[in-house]
Amino acid sequence: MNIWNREMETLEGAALEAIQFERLKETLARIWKAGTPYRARMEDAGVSPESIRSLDDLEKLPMSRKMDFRENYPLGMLAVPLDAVVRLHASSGTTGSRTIVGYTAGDLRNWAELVARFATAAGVVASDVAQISFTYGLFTGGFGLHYGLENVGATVIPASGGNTELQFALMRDLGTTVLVCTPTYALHMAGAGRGLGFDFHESRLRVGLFGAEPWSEGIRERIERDMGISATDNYGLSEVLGPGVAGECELKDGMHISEDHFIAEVVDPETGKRLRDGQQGELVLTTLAREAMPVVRFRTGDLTEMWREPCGCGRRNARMRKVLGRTDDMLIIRGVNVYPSQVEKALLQVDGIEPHFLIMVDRRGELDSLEVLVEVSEGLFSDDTRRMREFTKRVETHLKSVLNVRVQVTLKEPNSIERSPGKAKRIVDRREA
Ligand code: DLL
Repeated sequence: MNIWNREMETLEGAALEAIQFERLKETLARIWKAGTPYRARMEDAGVSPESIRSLDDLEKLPMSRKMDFRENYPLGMLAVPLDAVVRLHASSGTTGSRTIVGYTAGDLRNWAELVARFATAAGVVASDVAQISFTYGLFTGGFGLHYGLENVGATVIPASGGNTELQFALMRDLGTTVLVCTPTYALHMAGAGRGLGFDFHESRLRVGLFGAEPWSEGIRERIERDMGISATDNYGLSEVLGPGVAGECELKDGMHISEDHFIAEVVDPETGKRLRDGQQGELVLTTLAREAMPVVRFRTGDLTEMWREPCGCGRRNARMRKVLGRTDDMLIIRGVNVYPSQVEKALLQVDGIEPHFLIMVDRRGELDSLEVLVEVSEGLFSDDTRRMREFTKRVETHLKSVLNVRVQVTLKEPNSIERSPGKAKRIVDRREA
């Protein structure tokens, strides 16, 4: 198995900590000198760069949040003059207003390095033809993968998102071997192939680099089966970099974190206290090489767990589990916590259901209620109301047993729930309305 940067990806123990500490000091010094809003946060907490004498002192540093970007919109988080910034992106703003992120030329070089690492880990090589079906634009997915895959030496097709027929034509005519998009768009393409006369198993496609939203193992199995490829997960977020924070290798047992560029911690989302390896909590990231917009102890809102054991691929860095969801995506229905990813997982366990669904949350009187709209498989939808009712009941019983909360299920015809070339919208919350 190839490793893009063997030296950095096999670092561990004291050698890794030495690099992390040195880069952390540089990062703090840069923030201090630039006087970004985080410096004021440090001063309030009574710490300065000098207070950090070892990596253990990291916990003395205050945490930062997406809110910091919002409050300092648009460019208040910059630690360099705008002159030194060569690119701006913005987060998708799925859970609030937009945040702007800047990159220096050095940041862009590092970004292309980090994407090259996870692409290589997933099995991408220079002879590959990579079709990027992430939307190009403010979203970091398109450009992030673009330069990373060019760095690997692959032939890049900047297809951008949407227009599924064009996607298939490009794949067929140009012999695409690597597909890059969100897992829900991959799922959509897998289903649409049949209707549009594209046979994945006849195609040259062999690897998928999927990320930007949570997806379960069940979805992976479907995509791998329907497309005949190896589907891998990769993780990142705009405020920290974009894609390239972590990604799976061909063994697909957790995402390798680029620890020479990020210090990762997992904390209790309630108390902010650091958790042990193997415990699930919120991922907190500190950047170690970002120049334009470094962040320290940034609360990602993403739930996962971390562990460090050498992987069979040879990499020695810490790994993180597939992201369960965001802390702010968690629904509390009559006291029970429900994540969209749990609904997805439960739905996939029922034969005759497709993993295209929408969760509607409402308040009836004092009580919150949950309704799941879900598509049934081709051929199952029928006019036989008794049969449909029985099937609905079966799905409801299954969801209740897995989620511990009563769910009303509404079956929908195949292809009736809106598809997105980007991140899927899973929740419609009508409680505030
Ligand atoms: O989604 C960056 C990215 C682009 C990652 C392409 C991977 C591939 P944002 O738009 O700022 O950036 O959204 C970041 O998306 O905090 C997670 O909640 C979610 N997310 C990203 N990757 C994954 C993943 C990009 N592999 C937010 N699994 C993050 C689950 C993910 N959630």
